Amino acid sequence: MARRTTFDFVIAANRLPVDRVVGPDGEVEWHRSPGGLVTAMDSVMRGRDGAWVGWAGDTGDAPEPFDEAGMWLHPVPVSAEEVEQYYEGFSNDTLWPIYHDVIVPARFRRVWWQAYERVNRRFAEAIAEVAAKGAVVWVHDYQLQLVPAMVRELRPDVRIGWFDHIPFPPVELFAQLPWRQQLLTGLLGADYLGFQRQADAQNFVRACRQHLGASTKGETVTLPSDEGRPQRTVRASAVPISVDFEGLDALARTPEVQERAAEIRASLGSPKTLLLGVDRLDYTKGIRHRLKAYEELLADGRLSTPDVTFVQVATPSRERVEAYKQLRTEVETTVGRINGNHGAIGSPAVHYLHQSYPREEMAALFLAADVMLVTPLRDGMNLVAKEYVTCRHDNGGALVLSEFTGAWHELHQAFVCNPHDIEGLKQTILRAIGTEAKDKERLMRALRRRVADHDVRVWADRFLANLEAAPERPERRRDA
Ligand code: GDG
Repeated sequence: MARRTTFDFVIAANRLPVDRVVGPDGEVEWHRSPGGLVTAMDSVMRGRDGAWVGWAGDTGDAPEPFDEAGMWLHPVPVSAEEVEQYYEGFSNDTLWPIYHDVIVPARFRRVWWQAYERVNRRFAEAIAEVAAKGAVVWVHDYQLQLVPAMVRELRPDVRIGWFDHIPFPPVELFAQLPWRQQLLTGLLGADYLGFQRQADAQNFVRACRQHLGASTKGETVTLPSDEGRPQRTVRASAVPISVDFEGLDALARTPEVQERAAEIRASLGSPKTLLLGVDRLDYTKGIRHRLKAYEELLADGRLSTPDVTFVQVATPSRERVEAYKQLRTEVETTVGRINGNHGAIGSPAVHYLHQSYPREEMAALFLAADVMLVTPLRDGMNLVAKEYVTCRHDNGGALVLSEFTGAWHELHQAFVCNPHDIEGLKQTILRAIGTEAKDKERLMRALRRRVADHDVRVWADRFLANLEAAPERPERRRDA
């Protein structure tokens, strides 16, 4: 099938929205990945002439571009060494810790930076190849911060937006990065930059003032004219991401999910209180703090099995990065100790699941849990908190939410906690368990209203409207 080779709307993210699956007879199939970004982009892509540029997940040569689910997918090749250096190294062992309050120390390696630059350039070249004249280009996340300026260099005619899924660090932490100026200059190639919270956008603007000497006013950064290029103004503001409320709410209402939720409770011995945690196994998520609080509540006798049980789903993540290996060992040692001291035959105190599950199972778990524990030390947004609320069409359950998540800035009816304050966290968990059902219902109703009114479509529409309304670029004016 002949296909147009350029597109009016181009998305770029580290990963393509599909996973390669090899069937029983060796045939290759592409399955949509379950992530929130994919669902979000579905509604944006619908009715548009769209392409998605990203890594297909295997190292070495990339497959030829192909059509999948109404989208043109353009794979970018990444070698095994680049996975180590650009992805595991610079993205996840340098940027991720710096952007999450240095919960673990960041590691700086010059070869990682070089690979990051090289892979970002490859992404920019692929975007320049598929973008039609005047196209809208939406770049995602911290792995691709150099892409906006690289695309602008190659294609001054396109409109470029970038969205930061993770926090943007305070200027004192950002300052540690040996490549801070290059990163800021890379981002400033965009016309519009979207962040999860206002504080993230402000951190970015402040970093531009301090490290580039740029002039800033409110949400804008103005770059002086340079080498014949006219002055440009870039806007940075908050557009908090959300979930597909309608789709997930409908899933949680299906008889299959409701029956499965009841089955989960029964198979756990029908506890009076089921506590739940669902996270990628990441040190930012506060899993250790949560376990410590729970262990102390059991030791103090303020909670006891089998009345209470705790299910922790810890989805495998970044398993080759040292800090993640260490975290896994610590979490598994702690879970073993808690179960050794407080479990009984047939009723462990913690059900720890280092696995990933289908969407239906996640919805059933959310529906089954009395208290959802979302206790990150730092998190851009945290979609799990919004997903939990979305699944509770019965207005049941209670959400314990860390003040260090983006979600807290919207979900004010949650039981707020500071996960560093173990005593406070224990009190909050007890309060979430002990609050009267009718009061919890009132809180849950308000939380659901907030997420329903600010779903993922609202997020995408707001981002694109801001990109459209971004300060007009002089290049465009000259062309017109
Ligand atoms: C980054 C930012 C920001 C998890 N385990 C399974 C599974 N999940 C799904 C959850 C949720 C998603 O993965 C995780 O999203 P979070 O927002 O909680 O966290 P990050 O992965 O760190 O995401 C974050 C987000 O980007 C979006 O901008 O909110 O702050 O760090 O959707 O449900 N899904 C399935 N099985 C699992 O086992 N199906």
